[in-house]
Amino acid sequence: MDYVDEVIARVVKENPNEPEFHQAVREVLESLRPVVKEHEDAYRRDALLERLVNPERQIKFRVPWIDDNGQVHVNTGYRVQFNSAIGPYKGGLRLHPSVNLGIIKFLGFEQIFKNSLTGLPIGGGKGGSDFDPKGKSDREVMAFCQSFMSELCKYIGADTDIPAGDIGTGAREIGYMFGEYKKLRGLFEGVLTGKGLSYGGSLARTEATGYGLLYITEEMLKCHGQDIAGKTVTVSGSGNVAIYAMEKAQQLGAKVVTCSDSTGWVYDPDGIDVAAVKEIKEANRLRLTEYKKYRPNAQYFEGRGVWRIPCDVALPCATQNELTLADAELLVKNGVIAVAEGANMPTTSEATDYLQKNGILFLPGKASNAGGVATSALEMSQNSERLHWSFDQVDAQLKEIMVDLYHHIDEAAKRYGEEGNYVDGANIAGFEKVVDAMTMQGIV
Ligand code: NDP
Ligand code: 2IT
Repeated sequence: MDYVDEVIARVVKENPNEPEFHQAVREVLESLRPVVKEHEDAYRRDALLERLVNPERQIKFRVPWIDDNGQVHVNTGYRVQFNSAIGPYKGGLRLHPSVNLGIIKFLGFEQIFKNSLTGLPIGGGKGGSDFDPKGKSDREVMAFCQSFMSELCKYIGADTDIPAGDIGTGAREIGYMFGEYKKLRGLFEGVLTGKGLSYGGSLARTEATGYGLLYITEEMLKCHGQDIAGKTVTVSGSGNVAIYAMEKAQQLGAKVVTCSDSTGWVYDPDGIDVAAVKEIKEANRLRLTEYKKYRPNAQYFEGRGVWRIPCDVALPCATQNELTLADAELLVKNGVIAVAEGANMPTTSEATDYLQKNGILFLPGKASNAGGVATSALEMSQNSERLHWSFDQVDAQLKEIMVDLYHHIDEAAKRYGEEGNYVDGANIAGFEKVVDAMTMQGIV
């Protein structure tokens, strides 16, 4: 059997009940076929792919916490330290009831290649818990975060593993976790990113993932003779990534007409009022049903449905596998020209294939949402030198990183005869740096 097929078969067999992890591994390894072919003997001898798909370490722990009524709850915490070939483990913490080991492994695996593509010295990791922050009081969230960190703090540090935000983990949670880490370890260090500005956070980190998504989308469109200005854009999600994607899209002259949350979605033909979404979701932690109070002409629908609205550019920014084959067919029928992933793996494999076969420009999340972790690495730099950079300085670096990243994946795709296939380009370009570092460091 082909080496790639052998490794995929082993991953499926040895990691049962982890479909998202299988999907992520399959998508990367399929892209790597031509590279593996060139080096098959050496890679096989060094078990290179087996080492790539096995986390260096995975930590699973109990997280007991007490609610406001004195009731004790027990959640499960995870940190998967996937690959440290090019730098300390880096990646977010997801707090969502759907979290399990397979989801954290898929996210950690993607993070290896994403972090490599930023050009910055960060390895891949991810963590989280099945804790649901929704409907909890601030004190309950604090109790959870402190208990979570009381165990996690044994495994992380500013030079070993630096977690950050993801779904359900924002400024509030990072603050509570940082406070507990500092207390337990007696260290004021850059162990987390996405920190508040008053204690070591970086300007523009909050905006970075969404802004970066638009910078790379703008560059891709420009290289294909198109301008983001004047385009109609559909967005899913209404969290950190979605909000700042909408904000930057509007700043660049596009019209954003949809956003969504886990219970429903909004269609606003006049253009989404981003300030209203910030107030509803960021400040008040409410549902998008509130949106009509701000914009009576908008429509609210229960369930999912943003991809049925005709658009030029679609930006999935909520969660994995939220854009299916049926959605892709509808998008193509309605004339979409580009899809760029703000979330991690939001497009199913079948939908990705369909979009690419129909000539749609498609940017995979590990390239297009890399602006968040890239800016986290800039936060680490600022923490190391005990300095703060201005918003414009960080934003300018973010833009440069995203533009360079586009050309890097474009060049890698062309080199392997896959011009315009940014999935292959991202996987190959991300892999090349990691494999080089792994090879130079020996069998570890
Ligand atoms: P947030 O928690 O801020 O927002 C998530 C949004 O997606 C919310 O609108 C949420 O709805 C919705 N959502 C979450 N889970 C589901 C689900 N199962 N079904 C439907 N809707 C859902 O998270 P982020 O914006 O930070 O993250 C969004 C995506 O971007 C994730 O895939 C994350 O991994 C990825 N990402 C995040 C980065 C970051 O810097 N934050 C960086 C790179 C990627 P509701 O409000 O109802 O919960
Ligand atoms: O998926 C991601 O890249 C993130 N959630 C951000 C990780 C980080 O370390 O900033």
